[in-house]
Amino acid sequence: MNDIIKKILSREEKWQKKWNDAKSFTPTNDGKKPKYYDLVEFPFPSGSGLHVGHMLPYTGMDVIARYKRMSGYDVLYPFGYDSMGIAAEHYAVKAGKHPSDSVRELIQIFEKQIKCMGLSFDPDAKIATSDPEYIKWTQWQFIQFFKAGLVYRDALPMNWCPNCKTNLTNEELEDGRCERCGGPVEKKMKEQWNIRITKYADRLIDDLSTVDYPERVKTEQINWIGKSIGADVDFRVGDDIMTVFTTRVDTIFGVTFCVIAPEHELVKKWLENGKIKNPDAVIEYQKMAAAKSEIERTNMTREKSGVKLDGIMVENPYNNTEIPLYISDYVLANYGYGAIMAVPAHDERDYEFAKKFDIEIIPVLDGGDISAAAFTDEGPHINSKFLDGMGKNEAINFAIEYGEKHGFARKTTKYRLKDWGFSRQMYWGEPIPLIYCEHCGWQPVPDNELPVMQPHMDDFRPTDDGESPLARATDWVKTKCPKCGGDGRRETDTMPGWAGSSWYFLRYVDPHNDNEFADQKLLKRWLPVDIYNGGNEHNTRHLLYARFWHKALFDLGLVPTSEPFSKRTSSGLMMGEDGQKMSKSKGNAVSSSTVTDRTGADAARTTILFLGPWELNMIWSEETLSGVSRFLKRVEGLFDRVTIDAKMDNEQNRMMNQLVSDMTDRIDSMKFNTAIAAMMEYSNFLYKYDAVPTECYETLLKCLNPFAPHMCEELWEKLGHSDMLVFTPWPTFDPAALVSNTMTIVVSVNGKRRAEISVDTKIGRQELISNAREMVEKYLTGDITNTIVVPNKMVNFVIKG
Ligand code: ANZ
Ligand code: ZN
Repeated sequence: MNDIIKKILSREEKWQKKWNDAKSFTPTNDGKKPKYYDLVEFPFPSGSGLHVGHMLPYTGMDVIARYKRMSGYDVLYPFGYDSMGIAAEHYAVKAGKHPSDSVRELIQIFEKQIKCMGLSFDPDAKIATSDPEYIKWTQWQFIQFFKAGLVYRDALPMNWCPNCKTNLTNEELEDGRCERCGGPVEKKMKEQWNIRITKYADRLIDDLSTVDYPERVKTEQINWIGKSIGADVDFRVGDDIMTVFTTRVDTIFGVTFCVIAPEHELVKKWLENGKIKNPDAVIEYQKMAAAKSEIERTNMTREKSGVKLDGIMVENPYNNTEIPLYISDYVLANYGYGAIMAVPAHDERDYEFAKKFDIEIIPVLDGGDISAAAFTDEGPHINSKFLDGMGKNEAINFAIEYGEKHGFARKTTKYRLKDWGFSRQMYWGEPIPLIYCEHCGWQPVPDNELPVMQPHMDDFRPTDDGESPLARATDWVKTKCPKCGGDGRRETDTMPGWAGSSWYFLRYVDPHNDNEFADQKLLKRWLPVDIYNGGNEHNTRHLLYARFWHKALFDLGLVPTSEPFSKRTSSGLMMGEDGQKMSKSKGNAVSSSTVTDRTGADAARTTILFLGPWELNMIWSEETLSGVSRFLKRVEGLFDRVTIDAKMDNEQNRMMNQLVSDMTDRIDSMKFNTAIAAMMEYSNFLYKYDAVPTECYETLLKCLNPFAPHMCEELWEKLGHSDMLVFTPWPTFDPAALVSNTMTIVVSVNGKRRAEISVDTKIGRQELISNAREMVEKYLTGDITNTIVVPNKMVNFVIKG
């Protein structure tokens, strides 16, 4: 380590200590300043530590926090750890440690790296979702949901990952596979706890209009919830009724067959009562479909398969025609009613199916050609009796009304979103705080017994039978019923990792409260979060769960706002120098500590933000790191040119005001890279002067402070200031000063360019000529025979000889 870097590191340590001693990063909460809640997604502590890609969002949001403090806000910028859940447990298993130990060790490593970066996180607001004091409130909130009827127990088809040995929700699958291990999942029926997120589906869509999220994020959420307005239509099948859900009841006269999911109850019934005349083929098909994932089943490009149910005919209630019924796996059991009316003329999947099974295709919308494909555009209705000539919406409304009048159809809404499967069979999760009693049923654990912690188990690994490892802690399981005092047994399933991260931003405002999850007055002061930055991979699940959880608390009167985050932003991904997403496993990760050790935090921070636009992916570059280090050195070097009695000239004044204007604009709009570029340009400009006016330099330090705070504080102190830059007001600018009142004039002799002068735009002709003449005196070797002035551009002297 050379002397220069030693000096930088000791300077950085000095200021980190000073900020800490002055409690600079803990909000005052005295109500004198407006609040600003700056939130960044917290990490789960993993084995690889933090690389510069992890630091990107923390650094960008740190610039915002520091800028807002200088702009007069009481800023809350907190940090913590999502240390509960499957990721932390997997790491512990791999490391051969108990999760409680490995989490503690990892947090220490992370803390050190964070400190070295000079991030201005509130040291008082540190939380970890695996802390017992935190778990207590996660469980308490769950109990409030339970008491409010938002939690229910049900046997649902679950995605069982035989590798991770736990159940996963559909949200935790990626392309039908386990998102953790990438392995295939199996369907299993299991009794488990569910939370009624679907009850909030409409509000989760509608309230998006009240928040400032990128359009893309809103669309992702809306699609995830997948709201469809349509109709339920009852088809008579002998003595049974088969209900279907359709968004296109207007096409009812084009229905030439129906399809039912292979696992539908009615199929079971008809197999048992012998109505199905080809049971062997049907049973074989059922087995095949059970082995497929939902993604595979709905894949449009896959060839359609199915079996006709012999002996079964379905009656279309609108025209009393009898049509055949098929089972096919493209109809999902858990969407709508697991049965559809098929309109091959106007639905692609139905078209393919009809072609394959040679079923009649009747067009009911005019204007298309159905000889080779379904016609999926709009057109007036044909072959549709009383709907003929109508457009889509008119026909839908009319058909629904007609069906409602006759009692065989109803207007309904369906959602793709399912209730939130809340049971996990993992050790390292919050135990679901419920107790089962033979007499009293499921009872919540009383408040004064919270938190319910898992017992310490040496072997906490999951088992093959789908039971939680906690079920093996038989002493722990056995307990008393909180209601009647009789024998009770604890629920052994644990919560998903998403639980703790659904409300952590509430705890940050009052992290040490023993009586409540947070004081109501403090919640009122700080909510909603003003800006929440996070990864695009969290735009649906985490962001949706957190919004739901918050709304549920809001309805219980426990939080003051119905939305948790007023604004959402996303930073791009950091790529390694090889152009691939940075990660330890790819071998292209640049650890933040190796960078801070080599160049100090200021250079690391500024480089990370200079690599490219905030919301786009960027590539780490050592060359940029060197360039930025040189820039910082140049800013430091300018100190020697600062001259107290140097008077600011017009151009300096204009450039200084321009810098402040640009910086304010660009930080507000998170254009950190161009903000840094503006400071580079400005410091180059100042280097043109041997004597730099103090104000010009101080303004640069204030602007640079959010990016390179250690160096700026040091130079600020060297300039004789006793207060710290952290709370020095952000500079203002005078818009009038931005307009240039000088112009550049080219001076030539005999048409040859010899000099340039900068003059006031209001300069008179004679003064301009004499100023110009001074600049080219040495070229005027003969008599001037003519002087040509091109206004605002040029002065040309014509000489003899
Ligand atoms: C007839 C029809 C005609 C349909 C047409 C569409 C187009 P969204 O908008 O995604 O909700 N459907 C209903 N239940 C289904 C299930 N369990 N598995 C697979 N498909 C199912 O889609 C609703 C449409 O998806 C419904 O409207 C139904 O097909 C199908 F020209 O009914 B439709
Ligand atoms: Zn009881």
